[in-house]
Amino acid sequence: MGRAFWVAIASILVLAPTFPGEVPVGGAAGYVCQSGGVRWGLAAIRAPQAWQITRGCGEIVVAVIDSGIQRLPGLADRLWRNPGEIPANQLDDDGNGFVDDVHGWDFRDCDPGPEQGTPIHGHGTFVAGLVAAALDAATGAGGVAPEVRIMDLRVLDPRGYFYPQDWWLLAQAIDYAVAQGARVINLSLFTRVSPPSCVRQALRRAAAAQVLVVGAAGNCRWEVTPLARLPEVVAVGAVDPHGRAPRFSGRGQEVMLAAPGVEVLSFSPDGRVVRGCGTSFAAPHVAGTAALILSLCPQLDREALLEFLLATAQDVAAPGWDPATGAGLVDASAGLSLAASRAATAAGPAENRLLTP
Ligand SMILES: [Ca+2]
Ligand SMILES: [Ca+2]
Ligand SMILES: [Ca+2]
Repeated sequence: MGRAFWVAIASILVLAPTFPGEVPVGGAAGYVCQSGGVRWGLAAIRAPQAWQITRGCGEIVVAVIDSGIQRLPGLADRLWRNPGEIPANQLDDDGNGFVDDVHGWDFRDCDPGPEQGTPIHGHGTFVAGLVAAALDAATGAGGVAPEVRIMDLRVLDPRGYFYPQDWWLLAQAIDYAVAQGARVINLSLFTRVSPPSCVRQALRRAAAAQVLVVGAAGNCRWEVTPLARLPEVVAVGAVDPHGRAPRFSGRGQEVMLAAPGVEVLSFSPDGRVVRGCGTSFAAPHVAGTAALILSLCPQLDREALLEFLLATAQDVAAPGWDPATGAGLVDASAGLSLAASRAATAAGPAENRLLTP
């Protein structure tokens, strides 16, 4: 069966160098940053306004199940640290079955990370940068939730693919993320076929554990990729700087939200700021926004978190729900504001609490 049956990543990563003069500024919200502007995607989802409430909390962990994450400055210190694991002592100190898994696990190589084994593809670094990288003042590139933590779980090979015999690696990575306390899982992957029961069961366990799984809708414009059609996965389509769905973005009744996925800026493994296109890069905008909301309201369950994301999305493309953008463009500022007001309502007015005997 071989290559004809492969499954692969959902991106078109454009590795063209980017110069400050080429960086789109502004966007839907028209935000201009004094340091020279943030990239259009952060502005469009109103991340800078959200950061006035929170830039994230280090207790909230987003698992990036992808091609591995390069330890770049501005990204390495955003990585989750396994509190029970002593690095590089060749011992499984916390007894979880993984030796020296300090920042996650490389399921592809069966080793702790990119320092050993096969070279990593750039896709995972790019995706992780969109979730939580420190803001690069020169280009405006940076993550949606720069103070949360990223768990590095690698399943893709050096070319960015995975194969039928690798499904169980994906299932294991999902289980690892849940067991180690991730609140959000980002799956910027596409699949040619419907995932087998080991993956579906792992996704059900994640949902039962209140973990929000965010997935790329895929780049096949006629349909949503089979992985993101599963009910446990929040399928995210792409929009361009004008709020339009690009032709490639997967369409279907399963699409729940949209996010920037055209001319998106993030980091390549050599540390350069590069541009990317694909629903792979829309999903981490939603994962990062979910992590911001959880940073403010860590007690939220999966259903309430998803409700906040859907209720505060900006309607784009066709009026109302549509098969390209779902409820609309994710809005980090509105999502956080709604979460904050609900939390205040749940706590009740201060004067009532004072009057309670
Ligand atoms: Ca361990
Ligand atoms: Ca160890
Ligand atoms: Ca490795």
